[in-house]
Amino acid sequence: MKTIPAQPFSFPFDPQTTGLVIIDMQRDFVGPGGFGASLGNDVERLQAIIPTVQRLLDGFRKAGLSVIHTRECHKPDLSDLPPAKRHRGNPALRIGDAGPMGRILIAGEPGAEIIPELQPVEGEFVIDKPGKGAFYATDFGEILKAENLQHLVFAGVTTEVCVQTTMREANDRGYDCLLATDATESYFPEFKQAAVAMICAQGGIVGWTTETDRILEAISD
Ligand code: TIU
Repeated sequence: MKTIPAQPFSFPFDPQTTGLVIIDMQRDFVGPGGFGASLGNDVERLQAIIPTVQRLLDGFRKAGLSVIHTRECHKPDLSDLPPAKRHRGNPALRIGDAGPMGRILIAGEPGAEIIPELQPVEGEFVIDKPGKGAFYATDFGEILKAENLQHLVFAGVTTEVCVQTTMREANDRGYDCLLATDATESYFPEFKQAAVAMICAQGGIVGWTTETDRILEAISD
């Protein structure tokens, strides 16, 4: 076992069972005119982490480790979109409505695609998920088992919504979860700070947190 300096204490990991999970780095969350913007959010905050997520992804690729990308999106017929999710709040555009990047948060539309800087390559997994967590109504759990993964490094958006939800789901299923704090972002800085703090509080109640450089140093070693 190797270790990565982290909070609340060093993250022990075996490179052979370690994978990167990049959550929802889609145009709909990061770009103008997408789902995130339709909810009234400043998407530029999220754009700032793109180079860091790119460095993390490159490190995993160079080390030959598994990479899984997720996309939050729904079927074009909206059959996997609960009315409670579609009707929540008062957004400028609802999920399924036509926006500048195609229909909001719909699989196959330009807005649902992963941003060009982080495009998956052959051999990497892409999970389309209708919920905030990556396990619900997907084959994410089966892929983790098939890839023999035990240690999961998390990046992506947003920290307190889809990233934290998926980390909690993974933690409950027995995975060791490490969040790259500079490769994740929220539309609300105070929510990111709170999510990072609550993940590693109480002796790592949900998992560990650290910076991208610490992870890259450990996996390239
Ligand atoms: N991917 C993800 O976090 N979905 C969201 O809807 N996040 C918000 O912060 N709105």
